[in-house]
Amino acid sequence: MQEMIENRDAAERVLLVAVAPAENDEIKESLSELKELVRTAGGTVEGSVLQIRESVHPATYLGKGKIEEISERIRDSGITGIVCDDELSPAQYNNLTDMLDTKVLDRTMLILDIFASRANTSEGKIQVELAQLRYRAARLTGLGKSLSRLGGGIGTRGPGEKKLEMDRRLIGKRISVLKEELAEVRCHRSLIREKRGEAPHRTAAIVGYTNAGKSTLLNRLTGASVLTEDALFATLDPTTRALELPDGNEILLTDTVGFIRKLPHELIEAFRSTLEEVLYSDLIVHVVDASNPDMDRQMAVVYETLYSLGAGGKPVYTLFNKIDRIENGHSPLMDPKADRVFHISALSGEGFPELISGFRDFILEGQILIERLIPYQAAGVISLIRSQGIIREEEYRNDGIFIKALVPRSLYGKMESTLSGT
Ligand SMILES: Nc1nc2c(ncn2[C@@H]2O[C@H](COP(=O)(O)OP(=O)(O)OP(=O)(O)O)[C@@H](O)[C@H]2O)c(=O)[nH]1
Ligand SMILES: [Mg+2]
Repeated sequence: MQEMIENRDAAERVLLVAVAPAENDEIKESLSELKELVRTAGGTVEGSVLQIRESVHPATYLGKGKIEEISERIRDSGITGIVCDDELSPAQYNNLTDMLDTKVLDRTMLILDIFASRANTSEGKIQVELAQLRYRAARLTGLGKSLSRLGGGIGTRGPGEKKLEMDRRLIGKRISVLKEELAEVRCHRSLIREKRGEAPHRTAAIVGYTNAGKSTLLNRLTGASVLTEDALFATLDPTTRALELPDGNEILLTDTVGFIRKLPHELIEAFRSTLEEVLYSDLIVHVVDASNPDMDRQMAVVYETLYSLGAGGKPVYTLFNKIDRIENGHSPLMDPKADRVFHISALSGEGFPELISGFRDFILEGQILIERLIPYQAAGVISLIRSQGIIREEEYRNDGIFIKALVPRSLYGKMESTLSGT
């Protein structure tokens, strides 16, 4: 408890630092996102410094002059540290810390810190701690112990508000314990998934840039109560809910962690099993914040992340969300990568009838409605229909079971050949 209060009290006042070849929109958006990340982590931004450079300095991230300028600026200003907009290499991290003699954070540490405070389930907590320790292990090797200069606050918080263990010798041990724990949880998850796979349900994964409105959509469609917030990474752990469509069919929707540009490699690795929800779904529901000026780049980041997860070939429905915030209609909103596009407001429910009929089309696609009398001796066929199809009517008659059901096309062929043999 004591520690929790300590951590909250450590209000940080930081300077944002970035490197870009020119002062373009991309870097402006990236910096404004970094500011949001700092806010979400509980810090305040005192200003930002942009260095115009072709690429980052390999040893010190910034050039010498810029470092001196920052050093001047933070002297006697009450600024408690700097946050760099890229992931720093171990050498950059250590050199900057030495030269500036202040707390140095990077985008990755910030994101890991936010994830640490958001993780709720045991799987989420293990994944975050593992990602944090891997990040740390790489930065403690050989080069002294400059991470211990972080003191408290951002960058030092672990899942469940516990402080991260800083000792290098212990990190290795802890990593192997966590890996074992994670393997157990994953085994459990795949069992659940297998069970779900047996059910005659189509599944859709809700994906999108962080803060796009994914959880708001799930809540509004299914009455779920996932936390929604105007903050980055409000959701970490996946939630699945069934959406019943007016014709009685159901689709399972899963809401999960949002994507962001420069998503730390450690997190993608650690969260692979959570993100794999996407791989096991039949449909990808891509939620886009259509009111965000950076929408196009955010969409590109989502597609890149989907490809890197191996989910590139799945059918995609793109939902341009928050259209209640757009003034002059929404006609130019298009996504050539999507199979279908919808314009909605997850908050008001605008556009939901079209979306729901879109889900219905998706379920019916590739399904055949059969009406057949199945002889009692072909009981195997009936259990196949039960496991893979959706039974609408079932009637026990003298000469067999009359069934009216929706079945996948693939099953239909198999069924017919079995039945013709009886
Ligand atoms: N005006 C408006 N606001 C919306 C709409 N949908 C979501 N929001 C707001 O956008 C913010 C983010 O919504 P969330 O549902 O938490 O977003 P998310 O995609 O789940 O975000 P993460 O879990 O953080 O990745 C909240 O403040 C919502 O109230 C919408 O259709 N219109
Ligand atoms: Mg969410």
